[in-house]
Amino acid sequence: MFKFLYLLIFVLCSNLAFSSENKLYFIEPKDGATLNGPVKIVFGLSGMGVAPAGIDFPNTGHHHLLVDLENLPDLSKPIPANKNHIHFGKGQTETILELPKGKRTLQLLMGNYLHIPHKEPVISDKITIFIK
Ligand SMILES: [Cu+2]
Repeated sequence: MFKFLYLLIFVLCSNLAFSSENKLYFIEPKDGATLNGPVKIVFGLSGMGVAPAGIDFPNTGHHHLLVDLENLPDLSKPIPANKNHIHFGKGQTETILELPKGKRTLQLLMGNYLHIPHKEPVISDKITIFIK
């Protein structure tokens, strides 16, 4: 009976994971915006939840901000941690960032509890901003 229950829960969860359309986007700043630093960046997410790094819970992850990256990192490996790949492992959904003057690109990427992108990677559009 318990086996059946586990199976049922598993099937329900995987259905939920597959049927929900996960969407990752910037609430702030707007694409093409010209801003004075420091810049407030607000992450938008629907279809899945945010959990701190290290917490293994279905259909959740934490935010990563990709700054001035031409190509996405290897999506099968943990996301690197450096000034171009910023982790929000406490489960933060916004940040204030000091960025160098000029044209910058920003992109969001969800990572799981091990900082690895999900099987169906959840990635935002890349936006371009200008720092005065
Ligand atoms: Cu991470």
